[in-house]
Amino acid sequence: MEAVLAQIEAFKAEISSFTANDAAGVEAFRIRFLGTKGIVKQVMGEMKQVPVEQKKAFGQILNEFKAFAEARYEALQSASQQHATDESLLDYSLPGDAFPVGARHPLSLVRNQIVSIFQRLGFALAEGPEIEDDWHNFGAMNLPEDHPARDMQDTFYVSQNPSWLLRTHTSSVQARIMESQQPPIRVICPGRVYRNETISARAHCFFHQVEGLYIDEHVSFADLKQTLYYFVQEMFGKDTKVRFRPSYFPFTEPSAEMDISCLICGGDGCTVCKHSGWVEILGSGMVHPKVLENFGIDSNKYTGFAFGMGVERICQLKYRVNDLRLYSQNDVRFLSQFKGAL
Ligand code: 2U9
Repeated sequence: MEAVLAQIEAFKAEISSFTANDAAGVEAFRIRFLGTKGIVKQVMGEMKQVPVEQKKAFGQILNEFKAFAEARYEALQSASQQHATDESLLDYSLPGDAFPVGARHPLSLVRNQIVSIFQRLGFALAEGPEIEDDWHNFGAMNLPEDHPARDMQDTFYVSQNPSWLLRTHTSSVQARIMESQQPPIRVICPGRVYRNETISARAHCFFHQVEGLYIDEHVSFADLKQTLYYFVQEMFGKDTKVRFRPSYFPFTEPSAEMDISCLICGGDGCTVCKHSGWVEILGSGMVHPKVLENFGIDSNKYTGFAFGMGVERICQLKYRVNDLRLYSQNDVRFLSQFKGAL
């Protein structure tokens, strides 16, 4: 009996000093003292050992002990509920949780810049499928059957159905526009294109292009030159010089490649421009009459110019990225450098 009374006193001390800040703490108290295998039940079990003449007094002590534990339980419960809802305990001056902010991919940044420059000139944005048929990718573009670009080496064909392929340029988008629309046509077509190349610092099996097409009456090579000159000034700055070199593409005649004065050395000569002072940025030309006729556009009435550029190339010059593989490796050390750029 003495020993049990001493135990009860010790449990009371534990109950009084028990603290709980939340519902889980209150539940721990309930399980330890008031649960089916809890202390109160255990101590009640001691009644069997108590001699008959002491049962009444012990019973009273037990009831008091039980009421003591229950009162503490209720006090803990209401304190924890108040804690959860007590506005005065919230500190609104604490700094908020910081969200890690990502960065737009450099290729998206540059694509958006290119597109918005041409949109300011009245070009409409157009997109099309990445899986194409031979006609829209090659045939309509005046690429003859035996043209090397059609070779298995360069083009990914869909193995289940080789009449489908992954587009090798976004010209297929312009082809679809010409199919459904009569001139005037003025579109800018950004998108991903695929070529079967071994991946290295300078080549990849996919890359990104922006192509443009302008068809109307009286469109001249002078319009082509002025449009692309405006693009360069907006993209690379007013001090950038341009030059056109004659070139050849099956879909344009005449054709020209455009160089800009090297951004790195300002034209003095460096490794980027291979000491020439000039770097090539795009191809262009007057749309071949055969391409116009392929879509029933009268090449005696209408003329047009077209151009194509690689987004990776522009990005390389603008942000000095020297390895194409960086664009698709998802390395945060590379990508986070473009934080804050729009
Ligand atoms: C139509 C008619 C003509 C689009 C053109 C180029 C010149 C060109 C390359 C630049 C680098 C592709 O990304 S690149 O490898 N492109 O040089 N593209 S003219 O000519 C067209 C397009 C559509 C109906």
